[in-house]
Amino acid sequence: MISILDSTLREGEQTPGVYFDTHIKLAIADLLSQIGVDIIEAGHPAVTEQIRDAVTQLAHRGLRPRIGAHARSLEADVELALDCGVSFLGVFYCVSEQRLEGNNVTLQDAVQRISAAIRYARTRRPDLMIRYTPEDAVRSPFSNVVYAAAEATRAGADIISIADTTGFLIPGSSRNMCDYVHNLRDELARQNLHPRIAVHCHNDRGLALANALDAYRAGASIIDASVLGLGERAGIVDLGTLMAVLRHDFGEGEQWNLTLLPQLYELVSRFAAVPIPANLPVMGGNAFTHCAGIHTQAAARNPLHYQSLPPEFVGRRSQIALDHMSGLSSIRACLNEIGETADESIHRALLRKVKMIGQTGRTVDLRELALLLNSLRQLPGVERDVATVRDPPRTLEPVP
Ligand code: HCA
Ligand code: CU
Repeated sequence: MISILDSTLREGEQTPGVYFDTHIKLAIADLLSQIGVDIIEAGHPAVTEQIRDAVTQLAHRGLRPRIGAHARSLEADVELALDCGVSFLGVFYCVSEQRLEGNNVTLQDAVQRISAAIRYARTRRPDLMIRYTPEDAVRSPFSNVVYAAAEATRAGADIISIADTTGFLIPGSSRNMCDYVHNLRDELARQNLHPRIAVHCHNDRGLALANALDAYRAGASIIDASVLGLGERAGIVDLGTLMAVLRHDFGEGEQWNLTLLPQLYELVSRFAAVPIPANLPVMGGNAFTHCAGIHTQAAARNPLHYQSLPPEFVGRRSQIALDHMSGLSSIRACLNEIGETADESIHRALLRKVKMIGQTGRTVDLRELALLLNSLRQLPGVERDVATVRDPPRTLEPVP
């Protein structure tokens, strides 16, 4: 069974300009909890006092998911995090050659710091869930990662997270997440160490979700995601898409309530001031909208012709957009939707209007359709017909 770690409040707040006030963080966490994520990474308490307060409030809210704090591998950071009362701690430290050199530390020194921070946390809180992340793991020497992960596990880490910090991995290539998960797990098992494996996939190449699913295939047990994929640069895995695919296509998360996703996305989008892209999978405004006449005619008969995910399980509905691509079937379906019937000449006249408006670069929504219908009904039938004959709407629908 896969666990989902949501990092909207930690990684997501690293999106330039994004800040969630504490009351918004609480509302986001409440929805994440109801939706069914397992861990909420709530912030890095050493960054600001406000983050510290928010993490503390979240940790004491009695939510079902574990509330987690992020910390550098420093006792001072860990102390601040634990003082917030969290039940999950994520420490990180990069063991790439360049970083070690830049920090002027040897691998042994680095591993000692990581182990000391973890031991300190473990001693203070025996029941804490602890994760160690070798930042930029996938571009670091594998032997360094194995060494650091093994020592972190011995020091008390429950989870090792493979961070693809720069979205470097490519499924099916020689640098893929599936092999990485297998190789790391095997190397640690050889030392009789069996931490849970998490993955944190950035989206620099647009492959974050593909890499996360590659990790899932290899048996990773925790996947990080955020609402709208918010995070540094191109962000990380989009939570809604990940959960929808895992639920629908892999039978995970029977207990998840994905119908609350639209509410969560509206909330985060509004207070992050990041619009939901219209073509975002699953939560985008157009994700279940059919447009071209050929599509709407087939989809009106059976939506599955042009949909492989049912919108209802993520709290959405199929829709038809009216624009210059529309056909008569689009008009009929939309009139049906607003509970109106009209004769064929009105359908044609409406289609003509809709196509003209569509050519200005916008769609006609159901309210405007009602207004158009109203205006056309006032025209004498002859005028409607003349207008339509002069410029008959072209309507392209499937060949029978
Ligand atoms: C960061 C980098 C990080 C850490 C991930 C983790 C990454 O912003 O600190 O600690 O699990 O992508 O490597 O987000
Ligand atoms: Cu990250």
